[in-house]
Amino acid sequence: MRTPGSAADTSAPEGSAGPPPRAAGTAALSGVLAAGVTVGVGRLVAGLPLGGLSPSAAPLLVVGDAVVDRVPAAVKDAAISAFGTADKPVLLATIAVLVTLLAAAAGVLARRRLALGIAVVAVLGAAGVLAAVTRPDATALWPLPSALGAAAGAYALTLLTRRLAPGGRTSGPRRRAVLLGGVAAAGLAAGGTGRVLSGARSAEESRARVVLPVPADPAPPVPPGADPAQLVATGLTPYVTGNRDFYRIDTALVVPDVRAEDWTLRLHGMVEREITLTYDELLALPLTERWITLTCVSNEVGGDYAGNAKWLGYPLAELLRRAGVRDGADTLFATSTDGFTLSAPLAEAADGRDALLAVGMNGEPLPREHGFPARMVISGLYGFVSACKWVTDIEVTRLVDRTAYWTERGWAERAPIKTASRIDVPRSFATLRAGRVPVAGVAWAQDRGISAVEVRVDQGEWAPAKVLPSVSEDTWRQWVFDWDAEPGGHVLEVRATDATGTPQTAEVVAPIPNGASGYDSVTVTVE
Ligand SMILES: Nc1nc2c(c(=O)[nH]1)N[C@H]1C(S)=C(S)[C@@H](COP(=O)(O)O)O[C@H]1N2
Ligand SMILES: [Mo]
Repeated sequence: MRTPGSAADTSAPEGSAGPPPRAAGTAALSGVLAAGVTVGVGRLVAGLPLGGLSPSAAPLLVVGDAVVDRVPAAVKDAAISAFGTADKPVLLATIAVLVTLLAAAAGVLARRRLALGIAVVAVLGAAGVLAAVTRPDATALWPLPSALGAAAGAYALTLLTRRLAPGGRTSGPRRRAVLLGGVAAAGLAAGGTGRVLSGARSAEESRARVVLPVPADPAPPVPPGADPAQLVATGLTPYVTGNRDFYRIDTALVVPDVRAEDWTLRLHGMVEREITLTYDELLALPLTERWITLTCVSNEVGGDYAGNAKWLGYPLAELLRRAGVRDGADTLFATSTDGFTLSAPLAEAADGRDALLAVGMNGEPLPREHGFPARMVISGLYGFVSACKWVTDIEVTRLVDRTAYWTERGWAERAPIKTASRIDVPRSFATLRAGRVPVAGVAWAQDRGISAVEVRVDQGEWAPAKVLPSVSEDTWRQWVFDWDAEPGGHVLEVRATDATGTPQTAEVVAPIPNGASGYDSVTVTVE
């Protein structure tokens, strides 16, 4: 392909005595506006209703996604611990700032020698093209938004540099402002149109049309006795996590845009009969509804990367039975539309525990952020080895034959959820009045179940808390402890025991490679 810079190389104005220094600001602005045109036109092209294009192919996003997949695991872990779930906006903002700086430099360079400025724009475009061809979900058209965007940006830079040069056609502050404003408006209009076009095809529209079937095997209602109103009002985690409040963890910079009508799942590999399912075929199967608490392996002790929802889906065990698993297989290697992969242990997926190919969450089609049209959910396993969102491919295989996304980055191959408990109220560093103080929180040991929760004050004796009801061993349980608080500073700690009788370990370990452990604690002052 012709590089966007080649057309203009021959016509670069050679700097003579050099323009006055005050023009540097205008030159930098020209570069930034040209970058705006690049990004805007890129977005417009990415949004065109052509089969092989996708909003994710827009230049900034495609570069961002490529960066996410390439940064060393240590940097990634540091970013997640520094920014938590805001790591994505932070990354996109960082890229935007870098591009702006480079673009300003391109503008200044172009004033000296146009070809140099164009070269910078071309390098930016090339970064987009390169990122696009290496994306796992890319089609042959994906380089187009970055290439055409960069060509438009190079054109804008040429126009601005020539016209604004001393002796150029556009002189006088007013006419300059009109020209700069016009280019800015063109970039914005292109980007805005791209945005509208992208939105019109979005999965959101497809999701709005979905009517979920009545479950063949419904979940029980939330048990009476859960969710003590007064405590929930003061900060105890509710038994059910609303879809909007549910934590989101994934590697996707932009939520994959998958329409139900375009989705299929292929189950293949070490099976007697390969299965391909469309969304409608999946909804037509007898679906099961289950409460399952999902937990992220990155959750620190006391952290909130856990949520409890009512999932609707088809049992993975049934699907596997229909496919007929061959001897020797031990792994479900799941792939998402955005190229993310995970290895879920076949034994757990098929041992009769609640393990679903899910389409519904709390009575709604899966929200896009949580995997629309379909995802996996397996009780008792951390999300990164069980809960593939936007899943379109499940290969029945052997663990030794395939390496999944996080395993390549140092996380465990197998990761059952560790028994954990958390104090929600009182908050750490709270000042309380002496007397009866309710201490409350949640505890989880999915698939095994929680049998007891204990609290201790200032390293004293462990005392039993009251554990509230839950629907099954697949969800967390709320707990309450009535504390007779005496004046002074105090440290409260909690530990849970799972239904096999094993208490939570006191050993303090970090999340990597297979989940954090240690006791959650809060420090309070009683007056
Ligand atoms: N496609 C895809 N699925 C994924 C992930 C991902 O990055 N991409 N992250 C996993 C991890 S680490 C967790 S903890 C859960 C989180 O699911 P949630 O965002 O719905 O809470 O999704 C899992 N499924
Ligand atoms: Mo996770």
